[in-house]
Amino acid sequence: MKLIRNGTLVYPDKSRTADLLIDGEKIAKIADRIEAPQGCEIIDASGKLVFPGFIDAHTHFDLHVAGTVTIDDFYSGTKAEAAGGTTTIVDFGTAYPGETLNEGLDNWFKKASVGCSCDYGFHQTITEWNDSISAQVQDMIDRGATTFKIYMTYDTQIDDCTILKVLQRLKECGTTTGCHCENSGLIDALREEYAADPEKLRTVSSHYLTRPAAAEAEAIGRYCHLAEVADEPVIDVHLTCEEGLQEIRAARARGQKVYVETCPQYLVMDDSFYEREGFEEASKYVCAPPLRKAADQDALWKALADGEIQTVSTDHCSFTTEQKRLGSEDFRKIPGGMPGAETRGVVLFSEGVAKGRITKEKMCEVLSENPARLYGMYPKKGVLLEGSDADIVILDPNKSKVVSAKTQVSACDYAPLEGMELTGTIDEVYLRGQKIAEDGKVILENQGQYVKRGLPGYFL
Ligand code: DUC
Ligand code: ZN
Repeated sequence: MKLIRNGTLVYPDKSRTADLLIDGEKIAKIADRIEAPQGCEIIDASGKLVFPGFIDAHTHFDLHVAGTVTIDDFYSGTKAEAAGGTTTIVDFGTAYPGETLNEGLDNWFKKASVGCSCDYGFHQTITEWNDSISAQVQDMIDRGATTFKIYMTYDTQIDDCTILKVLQRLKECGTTTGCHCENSGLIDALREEYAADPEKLRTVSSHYLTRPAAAEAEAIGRYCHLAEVADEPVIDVHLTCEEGLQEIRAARARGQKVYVETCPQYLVMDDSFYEREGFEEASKYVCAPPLRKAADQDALWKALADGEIQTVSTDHCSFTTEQKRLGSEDFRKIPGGMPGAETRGVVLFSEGVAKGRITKEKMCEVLSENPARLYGMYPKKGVLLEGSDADIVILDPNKSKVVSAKTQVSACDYAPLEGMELTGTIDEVYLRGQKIAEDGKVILENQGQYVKRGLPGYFL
């Protein structure tokens, strides 16, 4: 048994100072004062915040992109997550065209079999549609991969006709899908134009200039309208901009349920990063949708505080500076994505809570409770309740740390926020009762188990 004593337990509605007793894998008791049972280990959490383990519902580990594969696989990626306070991830299984959904999911189970340091689940990506795939949606749900992902851009994209059919089928099954919303036709046209100019072809900033906020907002609007016709709740993943937010507000004003995710990079980095000197420096930040304007960051923070955004995930999709060089002659070939697993919790604390943009209760809501509810894991995960898994993060709000690639756990050779001092440190992380990380390092690896998720719990 373990007794976490005198910490501030954080909940979305209100926090309380209390003791929390862990018995085996579960939270056994929460009370103002708990007498330590004999032989019980006591952990003094005075002055510290005790959160339910964070959930990262948007990771890409061991993913093949642009002729290469992400440097973080499930082994290093989940270690980085654990070090940063994440106790459950949901990665995107993918059934590529020609594969059945079951084959796609089998492949993702194999990828995860290298060993995971936090618990893990899968969404399933749908890249084509026919009667057999439609039937296999139920198989995915039965196997615990209960939520889905679709793309409106990339070679995994599906068209509007298919999106509608997918939404109708998911509605029948009681579930929903996240969507990567960007207008691919608009982006393709701009990319052709920029690629025709030899100078622009070799310039990193062409990446964001060819993926404007309008492309994202148009696609969000279209996705929401398709959902309106299907009468289906939907999820917009990685929202980056105020223009996109307006489309979500319009859909909600029509009475629709639209769940929204953003990511730390869109809250603390902006498109000036693409103008940094030298290919290596600027290409680190290539991701899609791209980083936006400072005004968009403000809009996203406000939307988080106001409850317009429900979850904050990482979209962790890491490539080394060497891999990014694949696009040094052609911006279209830069592998898109960046690491973020280790810093998500402290970025939200430091730049959100400590700076007064959001409360610690809101942080708990968007990192733990909301993703647990939306992705069918509540109350096993995402909350400090008696009977829930003892997935626990102890955060010290009075310490700070400077971000450095040299000391990070991720296999990536750079840290997007290198040199930034962040307030708040992840002191201890417990996964189902076992201490797995301390002071930003994993001390017990490969303890992660598959989480067979239930259907989404719609809370809007
Ligand atoms: N965006 C990225 O930048 N990388 C992977 C997938 C995505 O949507
Ligand atoms: Zn992604």
